Amino acid sequence: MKRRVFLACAAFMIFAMGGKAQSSQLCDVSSSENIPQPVFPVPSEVQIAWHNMEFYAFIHYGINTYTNKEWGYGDESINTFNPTAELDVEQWVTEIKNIGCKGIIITCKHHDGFCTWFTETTEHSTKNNTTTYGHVDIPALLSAECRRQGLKFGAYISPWDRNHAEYGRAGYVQTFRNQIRELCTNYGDIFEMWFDGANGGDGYYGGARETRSIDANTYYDFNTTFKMIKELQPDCAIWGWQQDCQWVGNEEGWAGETSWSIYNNGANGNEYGDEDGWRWLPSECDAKNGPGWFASTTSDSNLKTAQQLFNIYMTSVGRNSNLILNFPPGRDGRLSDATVTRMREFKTLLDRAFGTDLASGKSATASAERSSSVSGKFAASNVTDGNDDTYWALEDGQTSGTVDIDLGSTQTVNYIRLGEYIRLGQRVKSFEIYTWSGSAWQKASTTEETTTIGHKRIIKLSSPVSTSKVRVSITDSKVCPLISRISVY
Ligand code: FUL
Repeated sequence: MKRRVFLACAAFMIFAMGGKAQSSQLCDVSSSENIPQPVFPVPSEVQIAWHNMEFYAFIHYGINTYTNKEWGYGDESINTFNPTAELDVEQWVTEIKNIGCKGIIITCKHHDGFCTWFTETTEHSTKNNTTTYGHVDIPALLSAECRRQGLKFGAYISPWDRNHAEYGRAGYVQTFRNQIRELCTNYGDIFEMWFDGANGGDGYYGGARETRSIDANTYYDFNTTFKMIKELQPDCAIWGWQQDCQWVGNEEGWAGETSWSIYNNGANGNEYGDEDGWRWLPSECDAKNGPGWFASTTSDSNLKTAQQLFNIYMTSVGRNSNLILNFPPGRDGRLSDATVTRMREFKTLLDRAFGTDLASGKSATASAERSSSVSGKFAASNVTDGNDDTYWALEDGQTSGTVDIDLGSTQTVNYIRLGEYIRLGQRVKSFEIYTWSGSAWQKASTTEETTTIGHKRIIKLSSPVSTSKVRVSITDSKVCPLISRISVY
Protein backbone atom coordinates (compact mmCIF):
# COMPACT_ATOMS: atom_id res chain seq x y z
CA MET A 1 0.00 0.00 0.00
CA LYS A 2 2.83 2.29 0.98
CA ARG A 3 4.50 1.64 -2.36
CA ARG A 4 1.29 2.45 -4.20
CA VAL A 5 0.88 5.79 -2.44
CA PHE A 6 4.48 6.56 -3.15
CA LEU A 7 4.23 5.72 -6.85
CA ALA A 8 1.06 7.72 -7.26
CA CYS A 9 2.69 10.68 -5.57
CA ALA A 10 5.78 10.48 -7.75
CA ALA A 11 3.69 10.04 -10.88
CA PHE A 12 1.66 13.12 -10.09
CA MET A 13 4.78 15.17 -9.55
CA ILE A 14 6.34 14.08 -12.80
CA PHE A 15 3.29 14.85 -14.87
CA ALA A 16 2.98 18.14 -13.06
CA MET A 17 6.48 18.93 -14.27
CA GLY A 18 5.60 18.28 -17.87
CA GLY A 19 6.90 14.71 -17.93
CA LYS A 20 10.51 15.62 -17.18
CA ALA A 21 11.82 13.60 -14.26
CA GLN A 22 13.67 15.82 -11.81
CA SER A 23 14.17 13.39 -9.00
CA SER A 24 15.45 15.86 -6.46
CA GLN A 25 12.11 17.64 -6.53
CA LEU A 26 9.93 14.56 -6.14
CA CYS A 27 8.12 13.83 -2.90
CA ASP A 28 9.35 10.83 -0.97
CA VAL A 29 7.18 8.97 1.51
CA SER A 30 9.59 6.05 1.62
CA SER A 31 11.41 7.97 4.38
CA SER A 32 14.53 6.54 5.92
CA GLU A 33 14.74 3.51 3.68
CA ASN A 34 15.50 6.13 1.06
CA ILE A 35 14.10 4.10 -1.82
CA PRO A 36 14.78 5.94 -5.10
CA GLN A 37 11.86 7.49 -6.85
CA PRO A 38 10.77 6.02 -10.15
CA VAL A 39 11.63 7.73 -13.39
CA PHE A 40 8.61 7.33 -15.59
CA PRO A 41 7.46 5.50 -17.60
CA VAL A 42 7.88 2.21 -15.72
CA PRO A 43 6.85 -1.31 -16.79
CA SER A 44 3.60 -2.96 -15.73
CA GLU A 45 3.69 -6.28 -13.85
CA VAL A 46 2.81 -8.03 -17.14
CA GLN A 47 5.78 -6.34 -18.80
CA ILE A 48 8.13 -7.23 -15.93
CA ALA A 49 7.15 -10.90 -16.30
CA TRP A 50 7.55 -10.55 -20.06
CA HIS A 51 11.10 -9.14 -19.72
CA ASN A 52 12.00 -12.08 -17.54
CA MET A 53 10.98 -14.48 -20.32
CA GLU A 54 13.96 -13.19 -22.36
CA PHE A 55 14.29 -16.06 -24.81
CA TYR A 56 11.56 -18.28 -26.23
CA ALA A 57 10.76 -20.21 -29.38
CA PHE A 58 8.41 -19.71 -32.27
CA ILE A 59 6.88 -22.73 -33.93
CA HIS A 60 5.41 -22.28 -37.38
CA TYR A 61 3.55 -25.43 -38.26
CA GLY A 62 0.40 -25.95 -40.36
CA ILE A 63 -0.82 -26.25 -43.93
CA ASN A 64 2.28 -24.51 -45.30
CA THR A 65 4.50 -27.27 -43.93
CA TYR A 66 2.92 -29.52 -46.56
CA THR A 67 2.93 -27.17 -49.56
CA ASN A 68 6.43 -25.70 -49.51
CA LYS A 69 4.94 -22.23 -49.20
CA GLU A 70 5.36 -19.43 -46.71
CA TRP A 71 1.87 -18.02 -47.18
CA GLY A 72 -1.04 -20.29 -48.12
CA TYR A 73 -3.73 -18.80 -50.32
CA GLY A 74 -6.56 -20.16 -48.17
CA ASP A 75 -7.93 -22.67 -50.69
CA GLU A 76 -5.93 -25.65 -49.42
CA SER A 77 -8.02 -28.69 -48.62
CA ILE A 78 -8.15 -29.67 -44.97
CA ASN A 79 -6.35 -32.94 -45.62
CA THR A 80 -3.41 -31.13 -47.16
CA PHE A 81 -2.32 -31.06 -43.56
CA ASN A 82 -1.07 -34.63 -43.52
CA PRO A 83 1.59 -35.52 -40.94
CA THR A 84 3.41 -38.70 -41.86
CA ALA A 85 3.67 -39.68 -38.20
CA GLU A 86 2.17 -38.79 -34.84
CA LEU A 87 3.21 -35.30 -33.77
CA ASP A 88 6.13 -35.50 -31.37
CA VAL A 89 5.43 -32.46 -29.22
CA GLU A 90 7.52 -33.98 -26.47
CA GLN A 91 10.54 -33.71 -28.75
CA TRP A 92 9.71 -30.09 -29.67
CA VAL A 93 9.53 -29.02 -26.04
CA THR A 94 12.54 -31.07 -24.92
CA GLU A 95 14.86 -29.61 -27.54
CA ILE A 96 13.56 -26.08 -27.15
CA LYS A 97 13.89 -26.24 -23.38
CA ASN A 98 17.42 -27.59 -23.75
CA ILE A 99 18.64 -24.39 -25.44
CA GLY A 100 17.33 -22.26 -22.58
CA CYS A 101 14.02 -21.08 -23.99
CA LYS A 102 11.42 -20.30 -21.35
CA GLY A 103 8.37 -20.67 -23.57
CA ILE A 104 6.93 -21.50 -26.98
CA ILE A 105 4.57 -19.51 -29.18
CA ILE A 106 2.89 -21.56 -31.89
CA THR A 107 0.98 -20.54 -35.00
CA CYS A 108 -2.59 -21.63 -34.20
CA LYS A 109 -3.76 -19.97 -37.41
CA HIS A 110 -1.56 -18.49 -40.12
CA HIS A 111 -2.73 -16.25 -42.97
CA ASP A 112 -4.21 -19.29 -44.81
CA GLY A 113 -6.91 -19.47 -42.14
CA PHE A 114 -6.41 -23.13 -41.24
CA CYS A 115 -7.07 -23.54 -37.52
CA THR A 116 -4.92 -26.18 -35.87
CA TRP A 117 -7.31 -26.57 -32.97
CA PHE A 118 -10.84 -27.96 -32.71
CA THR A 119 -12.55 -24.63 -33.11
CA GLU A 120 -16.28 -24.07 -33.27
CA THR A 121 -15.82 -20.96 -35.40
CA THR A 122 -15.02 -22.56 -38.77
CA GLU A 123 -14.97 -25.92 -40.51
CA HIS A 124 -11.49 -25.13 -41.84
CA SER A 125 -9.77 -26.86 -38.96
CA THR A 126 -7.90 -29.95 -37.92
CA LYS A 127 -11.17 -31.07 -36.30
CA ASN A 128 -12.35 -32.12 -39.79
CA ASN A 129 -9.06 -33.67 -40.85
CA THR A 130 -9.41 -37.34 -41.80
CA THR A 131 -5.76 -38.20 -42.41
CA THR A 132 -4.09 -40.76 -40.14
CA TYR A 133 -2.30 -38.25 -37.92
CA GLY A 134 -3.89 -34.92 -38.83
CA HIS A 135 -6.94 -34.96 -36.55
CA VAL A 136 -5.14 -33.15 -33.76
CA ASP A 137 -5.76 -30.19 -31.49
CA ILE A 138 -2.20 -28.88 -31.53
CA PRO A 139 -2.51 -26.14 -28.89
CA ALA A 140 -4.02 -28.76 -26.57
CA LEU A 141 -1.10 -31.13 -27.09
CA LEU A 142 1.57 -28.45 -26.93
CA SER A 143 0.21 -26.49 -23.96
CA ALA A 144 -0.05 -29.73 -21.95
CA GLU A 145 3.50 -30.70 -22.84
CA CYS A 146 4.76 -27.21 -22.03
CA ARG A 147 3.12 -27.43 -18.61
CA ARG A 148 4.61 -30.86 -18.05
CA GLN A 149 8.11 -29.64 -18.85
CA GLY A 150 7.76 -26.23 -17.18
CA LEU A 151 7.69 -23.96 -20.20
CA LYS A 152 5.18 -21.18 -20.83
CA PHE A 153 2.75 -21.45 -23.71
CA GLY A 154 1.87 -18.70 -26.18
CA ALA A 155 -0.32 -18.36 -29.26
CA TYR A 156 0.06 -16.71 -32.67
CA ILE A 157 -3.20 -16.15 -34.49
CA SER A 158 -3.21 -14.29 -37.77
CA PRO A 159 -5.78 -11.52 -38.07
CA TRP A 160 -5.62 -11.87 -41.83
CA ASP A 161 -7.60 -14.95 -42.89
CA ARG A 162 -7.39 -15.82 -46.58
CA ASN A 163 -9.84 -18.68 -46.23
CA HIS A 164 -12.77 -17.01 -44.52
CA ALA A 165 -15.65 -15.88 -46.76
CA GLU A 166 -16.39 -12.90 -44.54
CA TYR A 167 -12.85 -11.57 -44.24
CA GLY A 168 -12.90 -7.83 -44.84
CA ARG A 169 -16.56 -7.63 -43.80
CA ALA A 170 -18.18 -7.13 -40.43
CA GLY A 171 -18.97 -10.83 -39.95
CA TYR A 172 -15.37 -11.95 -39.69
CA VAL A 173 -14.44 -9.65 -36.83
CA GLN A 174 -16.64 -11.50 -34.34
CA THR A 175 -15.45 -14.87 -35.67
CA PHE A 176 -11.85 -13.80 -35.16
CA ARG A 177 -12.67 -12.63 -31.65
CA ASN A 178 -14.37 -15.93 -30.90
CA GLN A 179 -11.27 -17.77 -32.08
CA ILE A 180 -9.16 -15.77 -29.66
CA ARG A 181 -11.69 -16.43 -26.92
CA GLU A 182 -11.38 -20.16 -27.50
CA LEU A 183 -7.59 -19.99 -27.33
CA CYS A 184 -7.75 -17.87 -24.19
CA THR A 185 -10.22 -20.21 -22.54
CA ASN A 186 -9.31 -23.79 -23.34
CA TYR A 187 -5.53 -24.11 -23.14
CA GLY A 188 -4.45 -22.80 -19.76
CA ASP A 189 -2.22 -19.78 -19.24
CA ILE A 190 -0.97 -17.91 -22.28
CA PHE A 191 2.11 -15.78 -21.65
CA GLU A 192 2.04 -13.90 -24.95
CA MET A 193 -0.34 -13.53 -27.89
CA TRP A 194 1.04 -12.54 -31.26
CA PHE A 195 -1.06 -10.57 -33.75
CA ASP A 196 0.78 -10.35 -36.99
CA GLY A 197 0.75 -7.14 -38.96
CA ALA A 198 0.21 -8.71 -42.42
CA ASN A 199 -3.31 -7.63 -43.20
CA GLY A 200 -5.49 -7.99 -46.24
CA GLY A 201 -4.67 -8.71 -49.85
CA ASP A 202 -5.69 -11.40 -52.24
CA GLY A 203 -7.08 -14.72 -51.08
CA TYR A 204 -9.58 -17.50 -51.52
CA TYR A 205 -12.19 -15.92 -49.22
CA GLY A 206 -14.72 -18.72 -49.41
CA GLY A 207 -14.32 -19.04 -53.15
CA ALA A 208 -14.50 -15.37 -54.11
CA ARG A 209 -10.78 -15.39 -55.05
CA GLU A 210 -10.33 -11.68 -54.92
CA THR A 211 -8.39 -8.91 -53.23
CA ARG A 212 -9.76 -7.48 -50.02
CA SER A 213 -8.13 -4.59 -48.25
CA ILE A 214 -8.95 -3.36 -44.80
CA ASP A 215 -7.89 -0.54 -42.51
CA ALA A 216 -6.22 -2.56 -39.78
CA ASN A 217 -6.51 0.27 -37.28
CA THR A 218 -10.29 0.26 -37.37
CA TYR A 219 -11.45 -2.98 -39.00
CA TYR A 220 -10.59 -5.47 -36.24
CA ASP A 221 -11.92 -3.33 -33.37
CA PHE A 222 -8.89 -4.53 -31.44
CA ASN A 223 -9.70 -2.45 -28.37
CA THR A 224 -12.68 -4.70 -27.65
CA THR A 225 -10.63 -7.81 -28.36
CA PHE A 226 -7.69 -6.76 -26.20
CA LYS A 227 -10.05 -5.97 -23.33
CA MET A 228 -11.48 -9.47 -23.64
CA ILE A 229 -7.98 -10.99 -23.61
CA LYS A 230 -7.04 -9.09 -20.47
CA GLU A 231 -10.23 -10.32 -18.79
CA LEU A 232 -9.62 -13.94 -19.76
CA GLN A 233 -5.82 -13.93 -19.45
CA PRO A 234 -4.77 -11.04 -17.20
CA ASP A 235 -1.10 -12.10 -17.28
CA CYS A 236 -0.88 -12.37 -21.06
CA ALA A 237 1.39 -9.91 -22.87
CA ILE A 238 -0.13 -8.72 -26.13
CA TRP A 239 2.41 -8.42 -28.93
CA GLY A 240 1.97 -5.66 -31.45
CA TRP A 241 -0.55 -2.88 -31.88
CA GLN A 242 1.34 -0.87 -29.26
CA GLN A 243 0.13 -3.00 -26.37
CA ASP A 244 2.63 -4.71 -24.03
CA CYS A 245 5.59 -5.35 -26.35
CA GLN A 246 6.40 -4.60 -29.94
CA TRP A 247 8.19 -5.79 -33.05
CA VAL A 248 11.77 -4.57 -33.21
CA GLY A 249 11.36 -3.63 -36.87
CA ASN A 250 13.31 -6.40 -38.62
CA GLU A 251 13.08 -10.18 -38.79
CA GLU A 252 16.83 -10.78 -38.48
CA GLY A 253 16.98 -10.79 -34.72
CA TRP A 254 18.72 -7.55 -33.85
CA ALA A 255 17.90 -4.53 -31.75
CA GLY A 256 19.82 -1.28 -31.69
CA GLU A 257 23.04 -1.08 -29.70
CA THR A 258 21.28 1.75 -27.94
CA SER A 259 18.00 0.18 -26.91
CA TRP A 260 15.38 1.88 -24.72
CA SER A 261 12.31 0.03 -23.48
CA ILE A 262 10.49 3.32 -23.55
CA TYR A 263 8.87 4.59 -26.64
CA ASN A 264 7.73 7.76 -28.26
CA ASN A 265 5.75 6.36 -31.19
CA GLY A 266 8.90 5.82 -33.22
CA ALA A 267 9.81 9.50 -33.15
CA ASN A 268 13.46 8.63 -33.62
CA GLY A 269 12.61 6.48 -36.62
CA ASN A 270 13.04 3.00 -35.18
CA GLU A 271 11.39 0.43 -32.92
CA TYR A 272 14.03 0.20 -30.27
CA GLY A 273 12.96 3.05 -28.20
CA ASP A 274 13.48 6.67 -27.33
CA GLU A 275 15.34 8.09 -24.39
CA ASP A 276 12.46 10.43 -23.71
CA GLY A 277 9.66 8.02 -24.54
CA TRP A 278 6.38 8.47 -22.73
CA ARG A 279 5.33 4.83 -22.46
CA TRP A 280 6.97 1.52 -21.61
CA LEU A 281 6.97 -0.52 -24.81
CA PRO A 282 9.89 -2.94 -25.03
CA SER A 283 10.93 -4.66 -28.23
CA GLU A 284 10.95 -8.30 -29.23
CA CYS A 285 13.29 -9.64 -31.93
CA ASP A 286 11.89 -12.41 -34.10
CA ALA A 287 14.23 -14.55 -36.16
CA LYS A 288 14.24 -17.78 -38.15
CA ASN A 289 16.63 -20.70 -37.70
CA GLY A 290 16.58 -21.30 -41.47
CA PRO A 291 15.41 -19.76 -44.72
CA GLY A 292 11.66 -19.70 -44.01
CA TRP A 293 9.22 -19.56 -41.13
CA PHE A 294 7.80 -22.93 -42.18
CA ALA A 295 9.86 -26.04 -42.80
CA SER A 296 10.30 -26.77 -46.49
CA THR A 297 12.08 -29.33 -48.61
CA THR A 298 15.16 -27.10 -48.70
CA SER A 299 15.27 -25.80 -45.14
CA ASP A 300 17.54 -28.47 -43.68
CA SER A 301 20.31 -27.64 -46.10
CA ASN A 302 20.02 -23.91 -45.41
CA LEU A 303 19.99 -23.70 -41.63
CA LYS A 304 21.78 -20.87 -39.88
CA THR A 305 25.03 -21.90 -38.26
CA ALA A 306 25.30 -22.20 -34.50
CA GLN A 307 27.52 -19.10 -34.54
CA GLN A 308 24.84 -17.15 -36.43
CA LEU A 309 22.24 -18.19 -33.85
CA PHE A 310 24.62 -17.15 -31.08
CA ASN A 311 25.15 -13.78 -32.75
CA ILE A 312 21.38 -13.31 -32.90
CA TYR A 313 21.17 -14.04 -29.17
CA MET A 314 23.82 -11.38 -28.55
CA THR A 315 22.10 -8.71 -30.68
CA SER A 316 18.67 -9.34 -29.13
CA VAL A 317 18.79 -10.62 -25.54
CA GLY A 318 22.17 -8.93 -25.25
CA ARG A 319 20.61 -5.62 -26.26
CA ASN A 320 17.70 -5.28 -23.89
CA SER A 321 15.26 -7.10 -26.13
CA ASN A 322 13.46 -10.45 -25.97
CA LEU A 323 14.25 -13.08 -28.58
CA ILE A 324 11.69 -15.33 -30.26
CA LEU A 325 13.60 -17.82 -32.39
CA ASN A 326 11.73 -20.02 -34.84
CA PHE A 327 12.18 -23.80 -35.00
CA PRO A 328 9.63 -25.32 -37.40
CA PRO A 329 8.76 -29.04 -37.32
CA GLY A 330 8.78 -30.92 -40.61
CA ARG A 331 6.18 -33.07 -42.35
CA ASP A 332 6.68 -35.95 -39.94
CA GLY A 333 5.67 -33.72 -37.03
CA ARG A 334 9.20 -33.64 -35.62
CA LEU A 335 12.07 -31.18 -35.55
CA SER A 336 14.44 -32.57 -38.15
CA ASP A 337 17.69 -34.21 -37.11
CA ALA A 338 19.59 -31.34 -38.77
CA THR A 339 17.58 -28.80 -36.77
CA VAL A 340 18.17 -30.62 -33.49
CA THR A 341 21.89 -31.00 -34.17
CA ARG A 342 22.15 -27.27 -34.86
CA MET A 343 20.18 -26.41 -31.72
CA ARG A 344 22.54 -28.48 -29.61
CA GLU A 345 25.60 -26.86 -31.20
CA PHE A 346 24.06 -23.48 -30.41
CA LYS A 347 23.53 -24.60 -26.81
CA THR A 348 27.19 -25.56 -26.60
CA LEU A 349 28.15 -22.02 -27.64
CA LEU A 350 25.80 -20.50 -25.07
CA ASP A 351 27.21 -22.70 -22.32
CA ARG A 352 30.76 -22.00 -23.35
CA ALA A 353 30.15 -18.26 -23.25
CA PHE A 354 27.86 -17.94 -20.23
CA GLY A 355 28.26 -21.19 -18.32
CA THR A 356 30.16 -19.72 -15.36
CA ASP A 357 29.58 -16.28 -13.91
CA LEU A 358 33.01 -15.35 -12.57
CA ALA A 359 31.47 -12.50 -10.56
CA SER A 360 28.82 -14.55 -8.79
CA GLY A 361 29.01 -13.98 -5.05
CA LYS A 362 32.29 -12.06 -5.39
CA SER A 363 33.01 -8.91 -3.43
CA ALA A 364 32.02 -5.62 -5.04
CA THR A 365 32.84 -2.11 -3.92
CA ALA A 366 31.52 1.17 -5.27
CA SER A 367 32.65 4.77 -5.53
CA ALA A 368 29.58 5.62 -3.46
CA GLU A 369 26.43 3.95 -2.14
CA ARG A 370 23.04 5.43 -1.45
CA SER A 371 22.29 5.78 2.24
CA SER A 372 19.49 3.84 3.87
CA SER A 373 18.26 2.85 7.32
CA VAL A 374 18.26 -0.72 6.04
CA SER A 375 21.81 -2.03 6.12
CA GLY A 376 23.14 -3.06 2.71
CA LYS A 377 19.96 -1.93 0.95
CA PHE A 378 21.83 -0.24 -1.91
CA ALA A 379 25.24 -1.88 -1.48
CA ALA A 380 27.53 -2.63 -4.40
CA SER A 381 27.42 -6.30 -3.40
CA ASN A 382 23.82 -6.42 -4.63
CA VAL A 383 25.11 -6.61 -8.20
CA THR A 384 26.79 -9.98 -7.62
CA ASP A 385 24.24 -11.62 -5.32
CA GLY A 386 22.29 -13.30 -8.13
CA ASN A 387 19.08 -11.58 -7.03
CA ASP A 388 17.67 -9.20 -9.64
CA ASP A 389 15.40 -7.60 -7.03
CA THR A 390 18.33 -6.08 -5.13
CA TYR A 391 20.41 -3.29 -6.58
CA TRP A 392 23.26 -0.87 -6.10
CA ALA A 393 22.14 2.76 -6.09
CA LEU A 394 23.57 6.23 -5.87
CA GLU A 395 22.06 9.26 -4.16
CA ASP A 396 19.59 11.43 -6.03
CA GLY A 397 21.41 13.79 -8.30
CA GLN A 398 24.40 11.47 -8.75
CA THR A 399 24.43 10.20 -12.31
CA SER A 400 27.86 8.60 -12.48
CA GLY A 401 29.88 6.20 -10.37
CA THR A 402 31.88 2.98 -10.44
CA VAL A 403 31.54 -0.58 -9.17
CA ASP A 404 34.63 -2.76 -8.87
CA ILE A 405 34.34 -6.52 -8.73
CA ASP A 406 37.20 -8.56 -7.32
CA LEU A 407 37.22 -11.91 -9.11
CA GLY A 408 39.51 -13.37 -6.44
CA SER A 409 42.09 -14.61 -8.92
CA THR A 410 43.24 -13.93 -12.46
CA GLN A 411 40.63 -15.02 -14.97
CA THR A 412 40.10 -14.75 -18.70
CA VAL A 413 37.24 -12.33 -19.31
CA ASN A 414 35.23 -12.23 -22.55
CA TYR A 415 31.77 -10.86 -21.67
CA ILE A 416 30.19 -8.52 -19.16
CA ARG A 417 26.48 -8.78 -18.51
CA LEU A 418 24.61 -5.91 -16.85
CA GLY A 419 21.06 -5.30 -15.71
CA GLU A 420 19.15 -2.33 -14.35
CA TYR A 421 16.41 -2.48 -11.74
CA ILE A 422 13.82 -1.50 -14.33
CA ARG A 423 10.84 -1.48 -11.98
CA LEU A 424 11.90 2.09 -11.24
CA GLY A 425 12.53 2.95 -14.89
CA GLN A 426 15.33 2.65 -17.41
CA ARG A 427 18.05 5.15 -16.61
CA VAL A 428 21.59 4.50 -17.81
CA LYS A 429 22.71 6.39 -20.92
CA SER A 430 26.35 5.34 -21.06
CA PHE A 431 28.93 3.26 -19.26
CA GLU A 432 32.50 2.01 -19.64
CA ILE A 433 34.27 -1.19 -18.71
CA TYR A 434 37.78 -1.38 -17.23
CA THR A 435 40.02 -4.28 -16.29
CA TRP A 436 42.83 -4.29 -13.74
CA SER A 437 46.30 -4.75 -15.19
CA GLY A 438 47.87 -5.47 -11.81
CA SER A 439 48.86 -1.86 -11.29
CA ALA A 440 46.22 0.27 -13.05
CA TRP A 441 42.71 0.26 -14.52
CA GLN A 442 42.66 -0.05 -18.28
CA LYS A 443 39.67 0.83 -20.39
CA ALA A 444 38.43 -2.26 -22.21
CA SER A 445 37.78 -2.17 -25.90
CA THR A 446 34.34 -3.58 -26.72
CA THR A 447 32.71 -4.83 -29.90
CA GLU A 448 29.84 -2.37 -29.64
CA GLU A 449 28.95 0.93 -28.05
CA THR A 450 28.31 0.90 -24.32
CA THR A 451 25.26 3.09 -24.00
CA THR A 452 21.98 1.73 -22.65
CA ILE A 453 21.57 -1.24 -20.30
CA GLY A 454 17.88 -1.80 -19.46
CA HIS A 455 16.67 -5.25 -18.43
CA LYS A 456 19.79 -6.91 -19.79
CA ARG A 457 22.87 -5.94 -21.75
CA ILE A 458 25.70 -8.24 -22.73
CA ILE A 459 28.95 -6.67 -23.88
CA LYS A 460 31.71 -8.60 -25.59
CA LEU A 461 35.27 -7.45 -25.08
CA SER A 462 37.10 -7.01 -28.40
CA SER A 463 39.56 -9.66 -27.27
CA PRO A 464 39.82 -11.80 -24.10
CA VAL A 465 41.51 -10.08 -21.16
CA SER A 466 43.35 -11.76 -18.28
CA THR A 467 42.49 -9.85 -15.15
CA SER A 468 41.61 -10.23 -11.48
CA LYS A 469 39.27 -7.24 -11.23
CA VAL A 470 36.58 -5.66 -13.41
CA ARG A 471 35.25 -2.14 -13.08
CA VAL A 472 31.95 -0.92 -14.50
CA SER A 473 31.80 2.83 -14.67
CA ILE A 474 28.40 4.43 -15.19
CA THR A 475 29.25 7.64 -17.00
CA ASP A 476 25.78 9.09 -17.59
CA SER A 477 22.27 8.34 -16.47
CA LYS A 478 18.91 10.12 -16.70
CA VAL A 479 18.77 10.11 -12.91
CA CYS A 480 20.66 8.10 -10.29
CA PRO A 481 21.48 4.64 -11.73
CA LEU A 482 20.09 1.46 -10.15
CA ILE A 483 22.15 -1.59 -11.13
CA SER A 484 20.79 -4.99 -10.18
CA ARG A 485 23.29 -7.23 -11.91
CA ILE A 486 26.85 -7.41 -13.11
CA SER A 487 28.08 -10.77 -14.34
CA VAL A 488 31.48 -11.54 -15.78
CA TYR A 489 32.16 -14.43 -18.14
C1 FUL B 1 5.18 -12.31 -40.62
C2 FUL B 1 4.30 -13.33 -41.35
O1 FUL B 1 3.81 -12.84 -42.56
C3 FUL B 1 5.21 -14.51 -41.53
O2 FUL B 1 4.64 -15.50 -42.30
C4 FUL B 1 5.59 -15.03 -40.15
O3 FUL B 1 4.47 -15.57 -39.50
C5 FUL B 1 6.22 -13.90 -39.32
C6 FUL B 1 6.54 -14.29 -37.92
O4 FUL B 1 5.41 -12.78 -39.32
O5 FUL B 1 4.72 -11.06 -40.64
